[in-house]
Amino acid sequence: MNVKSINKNWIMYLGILLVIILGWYVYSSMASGESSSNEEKTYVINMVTGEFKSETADGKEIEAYRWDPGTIFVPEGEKVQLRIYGVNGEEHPFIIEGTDIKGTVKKGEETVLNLRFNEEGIYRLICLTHPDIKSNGPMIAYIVVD
Ligand SMILES: [Cu+2]
Repeated sequence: MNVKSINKNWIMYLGILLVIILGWYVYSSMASGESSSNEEKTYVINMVTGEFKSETADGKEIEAYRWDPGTIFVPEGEKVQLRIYGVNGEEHPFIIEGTDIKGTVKKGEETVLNLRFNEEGIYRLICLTHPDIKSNGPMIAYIVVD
């Protein structure tokens, strides 16, 4: 073995060592990614209260309070956090039909609901103050669980 071939071997060993270190690094970062996905993921959905206002031809003012967005999609059986910020309207007491979930959204405040729907279907988020046209609604949002 001359000096040149020793140098070549040395570079080859260094290359192999580098590949092993890189491989270990990639593997360990993948493994830690796996362990963090074992922690249950929470889906955060943001909503606000809004208001539509208009005037009819005969000068009558009409308005409707709304949840915005009016339709949300929620994965069945997963942890979901619904955060509703009150923008328009002083107060919106609400229920989610078919559940025992209820609360109130107040102007300038964020109402945070931690939810989990174990049965698919369409659930209605209904404001009890504005449930229909007569009461300046319908303030109803549709939670689609699938
Ligand atoms: Cu309302």
